[in-house]
Amino acid sequence: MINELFDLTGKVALVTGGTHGIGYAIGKVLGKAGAKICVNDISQERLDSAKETYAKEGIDIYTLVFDVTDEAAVDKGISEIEKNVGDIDILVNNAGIIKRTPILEMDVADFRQVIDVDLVSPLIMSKRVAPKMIEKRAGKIINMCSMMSVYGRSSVSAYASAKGGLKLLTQNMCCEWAKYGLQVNGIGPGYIATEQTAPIRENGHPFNDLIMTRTPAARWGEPVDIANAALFLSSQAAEFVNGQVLYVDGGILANFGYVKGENDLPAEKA
Ligand code: NAP
Ligand code: GCO
Repeated sequence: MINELFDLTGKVALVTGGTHGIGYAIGKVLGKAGAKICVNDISQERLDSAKETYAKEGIDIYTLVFDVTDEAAVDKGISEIEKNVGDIDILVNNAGIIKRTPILEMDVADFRQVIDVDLVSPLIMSKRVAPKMIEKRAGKIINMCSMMSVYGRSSVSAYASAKGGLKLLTQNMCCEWAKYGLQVNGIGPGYIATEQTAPIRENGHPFNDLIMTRTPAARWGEPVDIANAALFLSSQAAEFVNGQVLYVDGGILANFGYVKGENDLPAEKA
């Protein structure tokens, strides 16, 4: 039955940075599919607020406050989940930061911080969670990559370096763990309407015009667009999908660009 393919009842899912934006949408969709949702964030205040937001959707989340770059804190947090909820079946490494600064102006410390959160933390989280998945010969790891896993863009060198590395880390996790029944994949969102992109989307920012012309779907993505892809990769339907990055971008990566109005349908048909 189709519905059974996407039924996550009995599964334990951990979403890092799951209090809002893409992470919240993922937690909500996986929760609606039956998974027990554990949500991490670096802010207790955000977690407290998220607990109420999820509850309004009928989802009772288990919350953990820790910095995903802190190995000891990660170990403690995941031990708490294993003790109080159960072993993790689905790990979504969603937490991430971005710093938009030209290379010559960027402090090396800032570059390192982005690499730490966006690339090293998925390693820390996955190293802690994978052994139990390997024991059970089953598990899903989803790393939140980006279009910037394959594209550069001026001012986001640290972020693109991290997300490019995360694509290859995803492939390497697949190479080492797929034989033990784990499926490790990435999701590469295009441009999604969240707090993270607000500075380049709102108040008439010119980048918004660029996205409208570069995106064949002619819209910003919504967090739920990414969450639906996460449901697929978390489900039985994706048992033979491994080491891939699923780009959910409205067609940007397929599109070199077009001249506004070129080859469009006549107005009466558009
Ligand atoms: P967001 O609104 O900035 O949310 C990121 C989340 O990560 C926040 O909850 C944040 O917590 C958390 N976080 C940051 N550093 C952390 C740390 N050290 N430990 C624990 N949690 C931490 O971003 P988003 O737009 O939802 O994006 C989510 C993921 O998708 C990120 O990995 C991002 O790179 C990726 N992505 C986003 C887009 C897009 O267009 N939005 C496109 C491609 C990829 P606080 O808010 O409490 O700091
Ligand atoms: C930027 C954006 C992007 C998106 C996303 C695109 O400044 O270019 O923030 O990096 O977050 O990663 O896939």
